[in-house]
Amino acid sequence: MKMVFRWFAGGYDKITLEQIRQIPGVKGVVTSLLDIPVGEVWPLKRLQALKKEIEDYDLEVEVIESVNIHEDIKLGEKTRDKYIQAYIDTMKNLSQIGVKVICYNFMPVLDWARSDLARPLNDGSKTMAYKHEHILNIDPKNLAHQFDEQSDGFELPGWEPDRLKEMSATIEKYKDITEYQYWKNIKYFLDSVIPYAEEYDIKLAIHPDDPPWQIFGLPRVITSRDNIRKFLDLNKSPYNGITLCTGSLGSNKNNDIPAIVREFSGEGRVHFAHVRNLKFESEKDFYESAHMSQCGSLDLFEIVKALYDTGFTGYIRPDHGRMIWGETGRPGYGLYDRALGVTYLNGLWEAIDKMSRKIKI
Ligand code: CS2
Ligand code: MN
Repeated sequence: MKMVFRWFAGGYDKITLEQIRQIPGVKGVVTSLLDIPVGEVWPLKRLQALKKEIEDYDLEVEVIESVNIHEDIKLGEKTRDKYIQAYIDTMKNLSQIGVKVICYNFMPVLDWARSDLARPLNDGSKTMAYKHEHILNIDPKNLAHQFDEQSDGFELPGWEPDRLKEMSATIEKYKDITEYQYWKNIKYFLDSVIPYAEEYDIKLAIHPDDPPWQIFGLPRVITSRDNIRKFLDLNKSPYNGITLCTGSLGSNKNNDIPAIVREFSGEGRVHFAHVRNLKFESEKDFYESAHMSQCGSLDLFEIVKALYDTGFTGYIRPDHGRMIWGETGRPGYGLYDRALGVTYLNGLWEAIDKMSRKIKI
């Protein structure tokens, strides 16, 4: 595995590359060009400058999160081919700076959803939380507004302004899309881009839907073991893979994360892992806890062991962290708690590695 850390380039992050390079064991950053509107080609010149900026700090840039998918592709509109071509052109440019994995998602209109971006916990830290009841009763527009107020002035990944501009109108368009049609639209996208992914040697890694169930009446399909299997079968190229996000999939109690890791990482279809924990408060309510197993409901030892045992050689990053030690910034993406997450994951990996070598001897 290779440990990486999410960093928002182009002045969109308070955290610096200098700080990131000081986290033990971090080899590179996961980033994107946030200012390029979805559907446009990412210019090679910009990417070359980005690579240089990052490499100046001895960090690599081999993973991009996310190159977002234009709604016309998700909706299967006639104009989709133009946006698919732009996606392919972006992939080509990314391959020229040495990018190996693109993380993206196929969630309609919105990305992840939470009811609270700064829930105070007993220890004085703040974290993101999800209350199903709240999401059921809120208009997505109001949720966007609420996020805006709680996000400390930072643009949230997945809630970018260009996504929100025509939110109501776009949600309306999904009324006519059945889940069957949605799967067909995913397949159309995959079959168009995967041959180029192979040519450019870039692995595509879809991020699961978060939370992994329907919200606002929109189709959500990357939600479970069975649906991941269905997704991977749509296009069997090893370049068509997943980002295994433990927190997203793990918020459905029926998802057995270590088993999912063993199955798909064992087949070499997990290209990127987001490893974080969450604590259930009821069936569908949870908050994002510190990474350690004892702090949350997921067993991170079992998850990391499953990655290790299946010979995982992809990229791994801690996912969202709490705000601790008085830190302020983009919810979920502070420095300190995520850095603790890196150290914990590296510790688990080293222990598992050394133990299994000893057992073999
Ligand atoms: C989130 C997402 O869970 C996460 O990592 O922050 O915004 C994620 O980056 C996207 O869904 C990936 O496309
Ligand atoms: Mn994730």
